[in-house]
Amino acid sequence: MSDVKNLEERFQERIDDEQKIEPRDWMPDKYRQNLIRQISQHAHSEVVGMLPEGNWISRAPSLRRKAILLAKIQDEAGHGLYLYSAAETLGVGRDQLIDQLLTGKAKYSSIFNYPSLSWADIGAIGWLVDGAAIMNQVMLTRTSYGPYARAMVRICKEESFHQRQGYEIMSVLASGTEEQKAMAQDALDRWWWPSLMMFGPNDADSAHSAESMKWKIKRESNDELRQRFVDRTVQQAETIGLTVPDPDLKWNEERGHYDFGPIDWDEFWNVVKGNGPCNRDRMKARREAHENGRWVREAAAAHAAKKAARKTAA
Ligand code: BYC
Repeated sequence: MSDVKNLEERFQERIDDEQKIEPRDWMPDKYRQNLIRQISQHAHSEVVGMLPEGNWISRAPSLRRKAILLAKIQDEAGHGLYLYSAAETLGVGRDQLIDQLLTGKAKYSSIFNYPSLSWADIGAIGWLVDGAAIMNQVMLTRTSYGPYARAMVRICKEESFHQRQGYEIMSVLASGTEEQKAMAQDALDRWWWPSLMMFGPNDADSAHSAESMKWKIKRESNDELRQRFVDRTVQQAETIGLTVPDPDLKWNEERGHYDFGPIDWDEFWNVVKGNGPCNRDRMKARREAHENGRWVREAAAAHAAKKAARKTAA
């Protein structure tokens, strides 16, 4: 048996035995590359995800709402940082990853290419987008790569608070004036289908699932998680008197799940390829932010160089 085959078999045994893989451990190159891809896309999603919500900081309806929204958006920045750090443990530089985002080579979640048009959208983002995110991310607290799993534990705690604050905004609007209720319903109508798309293509069309499941990077499939999200969220919508915009939605007694209508995969791929309603604006905002932060990075690097020189001289 060749050495690599031996190593690969031992690696798979460790995965099957639920041992965590740590940065200095041997791992197949494809495992490393798959993780760098997923973790960095996840980090980019957190950072780009700040933009639709940032749009409402100055227009939040009260000081309390504004303070909560600011804290939530700061949490997303923190998630991006933990995730970039986790990716760096795999031997890739943060500047490289950010360059891939800014040059359009790396993906980020399709959901953040939709506009946030009203205050109710902030409720819908928390309720549906963070709700879908947690549904997917709870399994990632048990992912096989140690640094990613540990980052996800903290992220999930924060996402759970985000989901509740979004649902609370929606429930207040849904029990308010007719106009407020209509605003909440309109936000649900626009965010529902894009939220279902967040889970990625159907299992049959998911390029990475088989390998990611074998290596326990992912532990549940795109379709399983999407179904669980639908089952849970439909009941939450009913509780606050809103209607999920799907004429085919129906409880299936036999399956013990809701059946739901077809997802528009053309829309999904169109958004993923860069042609969604806000893709260009999002990338323009990120590039400008990166340029505006250049002096901070340069100052930090100069400071670090000065400190290192002083240490060598001493
Ligand atoms: N959007 O083989 P598949 C948040 C791509 S942020 C765009 O199934 P995989 C938040 C996929 O990358 C939450 N692209 O992929 C932040 C692949 O293309 P590549 C973000 C998508 O990786 C701020 C191709 O389609 N969550 O919570 O096995 C405010 C084939 O797909 C999408 C994460 O990133 C998509 N929706 O499964 C509020 C969680 N879906 O890479 C909230 C971590 C798929 O071959 N990521 N693609 O070019 C994952 O769990 C997995 O990567 C996914 C996809 C389930 C998303």
